[in-house]
Amino acid sequence: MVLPLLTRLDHVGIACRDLDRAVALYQATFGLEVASLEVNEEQGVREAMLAVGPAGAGPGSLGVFVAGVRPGYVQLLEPLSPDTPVGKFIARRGEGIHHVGYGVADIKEALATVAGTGIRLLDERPRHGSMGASIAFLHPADLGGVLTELVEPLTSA
Ligand code: CMX
Ligand code: CO
Repeated sequence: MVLPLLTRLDHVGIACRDLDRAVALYQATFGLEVASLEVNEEQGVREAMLAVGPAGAGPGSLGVFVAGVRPGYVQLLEPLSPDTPVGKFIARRGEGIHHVGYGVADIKEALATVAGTGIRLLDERPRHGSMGASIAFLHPADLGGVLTELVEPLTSA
């Protein structure tokens, strides 16, 4: 395993009650564009990924990879029901930053390495994430209160 394990900041996950309103706010305020809009039943969310440069910065860009560079993203998350991770989070804390996602080169290797440090894995095996990525979560209580997501993009950048 090559260290450091985390290769880049992939996205900031933000919990919101109304996805359409949150997307409109980020579009109106920052001019960001929606790169993908998906429902992930397994994660209990309807979500939008809004690309933030470098590759996503150009006018009209939808956040696709340019020259192998994956942009960073704002991930806006609306719970599918109150009894989901994001639904429970909003009930307890209100809207706001829910998690941070970091890129990894090989998610299975990364999970094995992190598990060896004693940090609890919320996912023993990678799951399906937005835009075809493989994702896995690490326990916030073991990482200073920050829910942390590892992301291996579909096309590794
Ligand atoms: N960040 C930090 N702490 C969190 C948290 C978060 N996002 N969500 C819950 N917690 C804390 C709570 O504040 C609470 O802490 P205290 O006991 O100190 O008060 C504790 O965790 C338990 O809270 P809970 O509401 O009972 O939540 P659960 O234990 O049922 O679940 C967690 C918490 C993190 C294990 C669960 O949310 C989880 O498995 N998350 C991973 C999956 C996920 O979040 N998917 C949505 C995003 C999908 C995507 O990015 O693609
Ligand atoms: Co995420």
